[in-house]
Amino acid sequence: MPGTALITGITGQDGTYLAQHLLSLGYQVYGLVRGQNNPKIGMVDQLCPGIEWLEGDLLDQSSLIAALETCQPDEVYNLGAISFVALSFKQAINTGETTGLGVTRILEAIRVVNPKIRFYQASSSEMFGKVRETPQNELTPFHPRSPYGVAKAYGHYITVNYRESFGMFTCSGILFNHESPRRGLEFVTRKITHAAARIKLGIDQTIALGNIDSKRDWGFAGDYVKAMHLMLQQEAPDDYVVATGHTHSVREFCELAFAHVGLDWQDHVVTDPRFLRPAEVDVLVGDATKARTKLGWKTEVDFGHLVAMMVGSDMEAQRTAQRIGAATR
Ligand code: GDR
Repeated sequence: MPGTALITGITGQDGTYLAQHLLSLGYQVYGLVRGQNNPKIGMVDQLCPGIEWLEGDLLDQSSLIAALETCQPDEVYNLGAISFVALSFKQAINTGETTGLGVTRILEAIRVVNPKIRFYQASSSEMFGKVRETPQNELTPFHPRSPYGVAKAYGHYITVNYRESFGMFTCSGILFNHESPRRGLEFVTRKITHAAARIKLGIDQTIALGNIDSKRDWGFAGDYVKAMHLMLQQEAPDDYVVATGHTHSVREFCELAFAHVGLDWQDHVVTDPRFLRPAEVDVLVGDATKARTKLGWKTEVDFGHLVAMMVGSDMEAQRTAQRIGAATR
C-alpha cells in the first residue's frame, strides 16, 4: 500500500516528476522547501496539486528532524543539491555543505527520528568523471572532476555507509544525465532547445556554448524518477546505475535540435571560452543492466524523441510569450 513520502529538492526538474509519479500511485507527498515564501511553490502546486509543504534546509540539522517528526514518512527522496556542475567550481564549499554533507544531515535525522524510513540518494554519473572504463556500471571506480562530483561521491559513500553500519534501507541511484522540458535553462540541453526556438522565431540570432565535443548519456527525467521509486520497493537496499546506454555529443544535440525547426546549427552556434569548465568530463555512457533486470525498469523516451519533445515545448512557450506580448502592446 502506498504510504507517505518526503522529497527534498522538490522544486527542481526531478522533484516535480517524482511528486507527480508518487501522487498518481496514491502517496501522500510532502515537499521540503528552503527559505521564506519560496517563489517556486506556486509553480509546483500547479504542476502537481496535492503536495503538502514543509520548511527545512539541508544545511540545518534541526529543521530536518522537525520535518521528519511532522510528516512521519515511509520514504525520503533526497534530490536537494547544488546541482549545476559549473556553479560548483565557483561555490565549492557551499556545494560540499549542501550536496555532500547535506546527505549526512538527512541520514542522521532519519536515524534519530525513525531508522526504518527508506531513503533514496540522488547520486550522479559525474562521480565517474575521468572514466576508468566504458560503459560505467555500479562497480566502476569514481574519479570526479568537479566539486559537485566530489560532493556527490561523498553523498554516495555515506549512503552506503549508513546501510552497512546501521542496517538502514538506504539506496543510491547513480543517474546519468536526464532532461525534459522542465530542465533549468543553465543546463546545456535546455539552453540549446530554448535558443533554437527563439532563433527560429527571430527573437535571437545565436547561442554561445562551451565544449561542444563532450558526450553524455541523455535520458528523459520522467522515466528516471520511476527508477527512484522502484529502488525503495525492493526487498533489500542497493545501488543502481540508471542510464540509456547511448551517448551523444553536445554537437549532435545541437544538430538535431536545430534541424527539428528547419535550421542548420552551424549558422547559429558559436563557442565562448566563458562556458568551458576548469576540468571536464569528456564522455559518459552508462550500463543500466542491473536496473533493468532487478527493478524491471526501462526507458520509454529515446534521444530523438527527447530532443523533439524539448524543442516542441520551447517553441510552444515562445509562441505563447509572443502572443501575450502582442496582446498587451
Ligand atoms: P552536466 O550537465 O554537467 O553533465 O551535469 P550540463 O548540461 O550542465 O553539461 C553537459 C555538458 O555540456 C557541456 N557544455 C555546456 N554546459 C552548459 N551547462 N552550458 C554550456 O553553454 C555548455 N557548453 C557545453 C558541459 O561542459 C558538459 O560537458 C548534469 C547535472 O544535471 C548534474 O546535476 C547531474 O548530476 C549530471 O548531469 C548527471
